[in-house]
Amino acid sequence: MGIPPLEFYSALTDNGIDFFAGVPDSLLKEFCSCVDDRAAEQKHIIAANEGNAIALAAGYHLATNKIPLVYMQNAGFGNIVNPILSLCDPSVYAIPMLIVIGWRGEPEIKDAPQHVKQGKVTLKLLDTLDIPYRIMPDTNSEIKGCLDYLIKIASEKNAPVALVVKKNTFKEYNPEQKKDTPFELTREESIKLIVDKLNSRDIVVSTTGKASRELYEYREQLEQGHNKDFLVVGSMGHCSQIALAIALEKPSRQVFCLDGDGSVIMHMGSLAIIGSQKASNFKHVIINNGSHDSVGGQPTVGFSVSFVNIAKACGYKRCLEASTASDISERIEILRTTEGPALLEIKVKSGSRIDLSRPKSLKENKDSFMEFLSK
Ligand SMILES: Cc1ncc(C[n+]2csc(CCOP(=O)(O)OP(=O)(O)O)c2C)c(N)n1
Repeated sequence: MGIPPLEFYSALTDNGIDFFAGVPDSLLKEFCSCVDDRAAEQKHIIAANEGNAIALAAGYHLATNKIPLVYMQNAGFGNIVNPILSLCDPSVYAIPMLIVIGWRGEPEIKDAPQHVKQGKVTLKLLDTLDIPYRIMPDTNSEIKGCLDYLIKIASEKNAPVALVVKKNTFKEYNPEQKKDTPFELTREESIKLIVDKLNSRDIVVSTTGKASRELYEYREQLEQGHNKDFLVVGSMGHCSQIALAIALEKPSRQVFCLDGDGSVIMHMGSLAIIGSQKASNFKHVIINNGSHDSVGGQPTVGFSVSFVNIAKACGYKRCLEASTASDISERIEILRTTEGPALLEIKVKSGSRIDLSRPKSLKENKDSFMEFLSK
C-alpha cells in the first residue's frame, strides 16, 4: 500500500502538469520532496502563503494556458478563499488548477487540537467553494482514473479542482540532492538559551510547529509551568501580531515573540505594522533555519533575505543577529533591556528530536497565561 511519490509525479507530468507552487505540509512531505527534487527550478515555487501559491498558479496559467498544481495543508484554506473566489472561480476569471490538499484532522484519525475542526470541515469547505474534488486513492492503479477525471473537469469548466490526501498516502521519497547548512545550534538549543535568559515576568508568544512544542517541553523539564507562554499552535504567521497587541496592552512587561522564518515570510507585512506601532517592550526573535522544519524541512527563502534589514526598514529600533550560544545569551540580554520594537535573528540548522511531545490542555494554558498577564 502507499503511492511512490515519483509515480504520482510522473502521472501528473503525463497529464501536462509541469508547474508546482505551494506551502509544504507534513502529510505531503514525501511528495513535496519529490517535486523539489524533480521539477525545474522556475517550475517549482515554495510560496510565502497558500493564497500566493494560488496567485502564482493563476499567473502561470495566464502565461501558458496550462493547468498548474498548488499543494498545501488544509490549514491553508483560510489563505486561499479570497483568491479562489475573487480570481479563479468560473464566475470571475475561470482559472483551472489542481489543488492537492493534505488532510490533517481527518475525522476518526487522532490529531492535534488545532487540526480537528479544520479536518472536520475540509470537505464541506470544498463543497461551499464549489471546488470539485476527489479523495486520493492509495493504489497506483486508481490514481490515473482519478487524475484523468479531475483534469477533465478543470479543463472543461476552467475551474479549480482538488485532490484531498489522507495520512500515509505517500511512500517515502529519497531525494537525490541533500542540503546542509553551516550553523551549529538547533532551534531547540537556541530556545533553551533564550528561556534561560528571561525574567520571571517576561511574556512569550511562540510560533506554529515544533518551536512551540520544544518550548513546552523545556518548561516541563524546568518545572516552570506553562503560564508564561502563549503557544500559537495553529494560525501560522500570526504570532507576532498576537504578541504586538499584548505588548501594547502591557507596556510594563517585556514581550518576546519567538517566530520562525517560514512563519514570518508567510505574513511579512506584519513587520511593517510592528515598526509603525513603536511598542518599546516588543522583542521579536526569529529563529531562522532556512526551512519549514516542522513539516519536513522544505526550504524557505529565509537564508536569502535579510530579516535584520527588513525589520530596520520597517522601523524596528534595534536589530541584531546571532548564531552561537554565547551570542544568543548576550544578545537576548541586550534585547530585553533595549528600547523596542527590537529584533534578534538567530541562524540555526534544521532538525529536531523525533520524540518531541505535543502541548496538552490548550485551554487551561490560555487561562493561566491570561492570569499571568493580569498580575
Ligand atoms: C496556514 C498554514 N499553512 C501551513 C501550515 C503547516 N505548517 C506548520 S508549521 C510549518 C512550517 C513553519 O516554518 P517556520 O516558521 O520556518 O518554522 P520551523 O518549522 O522551521 O521551525 C508549516 C508549513 C500551517 N500550520 N498553517
